[in-house]
Amino acid sequence: GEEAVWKAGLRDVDAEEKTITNSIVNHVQTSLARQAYNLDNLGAYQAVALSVRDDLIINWNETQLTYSRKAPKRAYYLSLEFLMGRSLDNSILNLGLKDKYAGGVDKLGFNLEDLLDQERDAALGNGGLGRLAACLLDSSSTQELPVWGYGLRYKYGIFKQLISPEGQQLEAPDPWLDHQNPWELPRLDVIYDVRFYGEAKRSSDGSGRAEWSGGQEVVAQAYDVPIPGYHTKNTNNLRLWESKPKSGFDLNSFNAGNYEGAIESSNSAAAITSVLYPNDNTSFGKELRLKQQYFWTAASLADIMRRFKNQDKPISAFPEFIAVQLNDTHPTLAIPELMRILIDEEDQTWDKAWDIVTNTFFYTNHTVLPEALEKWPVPLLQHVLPRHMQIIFDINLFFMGQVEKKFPGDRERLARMSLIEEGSPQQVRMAHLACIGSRRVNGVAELHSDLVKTTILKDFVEFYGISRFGNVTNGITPRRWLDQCNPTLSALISSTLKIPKEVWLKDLPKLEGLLAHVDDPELAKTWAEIKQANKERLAHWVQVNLGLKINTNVMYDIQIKRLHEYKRQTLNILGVIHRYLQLKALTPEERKKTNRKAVFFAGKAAPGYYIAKLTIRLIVNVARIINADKDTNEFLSLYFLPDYSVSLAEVLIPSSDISQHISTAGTEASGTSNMKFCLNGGLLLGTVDGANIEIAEEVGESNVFFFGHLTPDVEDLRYQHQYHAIPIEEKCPALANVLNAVSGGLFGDGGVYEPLLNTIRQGDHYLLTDDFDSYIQALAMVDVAYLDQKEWIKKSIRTTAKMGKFSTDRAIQDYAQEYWNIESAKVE
Ligand code: 26Q
Repeated sequence: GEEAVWKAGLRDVDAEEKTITNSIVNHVQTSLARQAYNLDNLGAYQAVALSVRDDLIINWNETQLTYSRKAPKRAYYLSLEFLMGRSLDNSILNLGLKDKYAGGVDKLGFNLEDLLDQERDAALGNGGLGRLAACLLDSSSTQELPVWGYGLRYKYGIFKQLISPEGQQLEAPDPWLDHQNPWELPRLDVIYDVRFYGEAKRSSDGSGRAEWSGGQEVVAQAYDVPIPGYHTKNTNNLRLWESKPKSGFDLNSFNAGNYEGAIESSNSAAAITSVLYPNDNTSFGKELRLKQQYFWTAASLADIMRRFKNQDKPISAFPEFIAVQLNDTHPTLAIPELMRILIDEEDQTWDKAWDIVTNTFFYTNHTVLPEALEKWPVPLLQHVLPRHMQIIFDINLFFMGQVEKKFPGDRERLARMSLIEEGSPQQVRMAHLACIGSRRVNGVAELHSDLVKTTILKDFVEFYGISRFGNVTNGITPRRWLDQCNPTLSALISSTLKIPKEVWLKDLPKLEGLLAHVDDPELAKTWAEIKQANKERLAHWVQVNLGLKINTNVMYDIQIKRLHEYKRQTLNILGVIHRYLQLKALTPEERKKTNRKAVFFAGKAAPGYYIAKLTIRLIVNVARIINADKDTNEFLSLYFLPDYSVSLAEVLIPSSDISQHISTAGTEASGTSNMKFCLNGGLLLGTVDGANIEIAEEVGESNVFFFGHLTPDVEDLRYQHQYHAIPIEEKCPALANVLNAVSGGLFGDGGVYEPLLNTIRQGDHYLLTDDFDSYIQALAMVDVAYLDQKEWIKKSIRTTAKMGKFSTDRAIQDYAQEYWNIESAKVE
């Protein structure tokens, strides 16, 4: 590694830069059919992107050739979400060409950073689950593992968030493909038919086969997105499916004079991949969502099967060459779909087919929240996918027989474990189907994996034994989340460690070498200067995009994530109000002794999530009052930054002094932004939940700020709220005081917020009344700690130093070794 890096420095830099400028100019004149002398930044960005794309395609081709020749076992990552963000900066960094492109672009009279800013985010995901998929792909290429992603090519990604003057969230569409997308390669020849509805007739020959016919047929067409690894030729593939009508449109209707009907059926085909569902951690039974799930799993499995068959191996060898990872339960229909293919099309017996299936699939669970567990009504499944419903009933029949054999007469256990939840209508429990149809099951952080085993899948642990259940703690790619978003810190780390970044970015535990320099005053000084510069970069962004002026000489306190009751943004805003009321009560002299800070929020609420939207409204209106209050605004300011995205996160995260990850204990499966902040030297304020726990284990409890009740307390506390409720004035006077300020209209019409405040006054499912006092105490500890800047910087350096575990390079290797049994296949 290190030697290769030094050798790379000896290349003929000027010649390479010349090649790059030639390629850019060539794309301006040919691909874009424009003149180089009156080109705007958007045109220049497109030409640069096309030039980079040429390099990616060459590497992509060599990678696919290598994988075909070596024919290693491959893994496929099925995810309905890939939250990729921008690609240009990431691509030139991974290719090791950033300096050359910067130089080449400069010679052409442009500024590279301005061009990077022209790119739209590919926002084909909601939050953590989709961004995890993107980080894992980056690491799969970097680790030279033969992994492909499969997803949907939504025409509209996650909605654009607007905030009205009253503080209401408004949603606008995200037509991200309007400026053509240079990062995808349409594959007009990679197409499959996918059927919906119709009839399934079981054959009478006793073979167990069935014939599924009629209904609607839709075409799936592939688009390939190259995924470059970091300083390797390996460039994996993300294959996204687009739905199209089967033959332009329905010619029969057309000829019969039913023009509108013909267009409508062609619209209904295109509708399948038109929009990403904007729900995160909630499930609901919409037919179009079910069609998305089947369309995508059917096309992906057909593609996987075609590639496998090209190898002329017996079908029984399928699991020796293929592993399929299910990203949550969204692709669970792949299980009955592979059964259908094997039985109805490949002539396999039920037992052989089930053996293949259960050695092929792996299931990752991302939540234990009951409202997020997917269930599909039996009548809906029967209507849309009649053959799959038959297969699911058959799987259940066999499974129930096995359970009955192991636990004779335990009818309650049978009811709990059944794939079918009784009720009207009956519902299919997708997590149960994913569990019994997979080789192994994992959660995404230690605590979460334990909760999976002791709560939602407890009976399945008793049935199968513990070895089927594991943990793969999430990670993040340090290329995007340190080198790309915080290049000055990355450079400081390299010079401090005396290790080139090309080495430690692929071997993140090397960061631990920073510990030897924690007491170096020179390092501390530069470390602090970089944090300061990153605050100024954020302030500049806010000035340009929102027209607000932000003080950069204060502590930056950030909470950015999807709005959700369990994530408790409400706790944070009520804490801000508490601080404001306290500041107001101080004399000007006393105020001057307090810690000054700016609090930032960003995040989207699902469009139908009323309480989450009300929380945004409260934040915006509190900000309006606090920021205008001349008594206090020097000491406390508050910002809600609209339209949170991957590229906004890249500006926010490097600027934080402290970030908040304050979910009710036991509710946040992992969290991944906690890792991003800490990697960038931001300290963590959080509950004992998800990956916060493992972060604290690594950096040491003295370097994090923990508060709140623990997971084992939660059940009892909820019970107390139900049956022994204590009036809030008695239980938590500080919180009662804050709620009264809101109700009383301090931030505009108090009545508006009653439904939000009532979730706390009545039931308080997320335990704000239990955790508020300890939260306020923790915030006070943060203030005290921050006043000692010298010690704070040391904590910051120690935090970065101990983040080695949280690279997706480690996570993808865990999957490769403990789950998929695949090995790397380097492209020479
Ligand atoms: C399901 C059915 C119908 C419509 C939508 C959905 C749906 C969509 C998205 C359900 C859940 C999601 C997203 C879940 C998610 O992002 N979970 C997060 O996953 C991260 C990666 O593992 C964890 O770090 C977070 O803790 C977890 O909340």
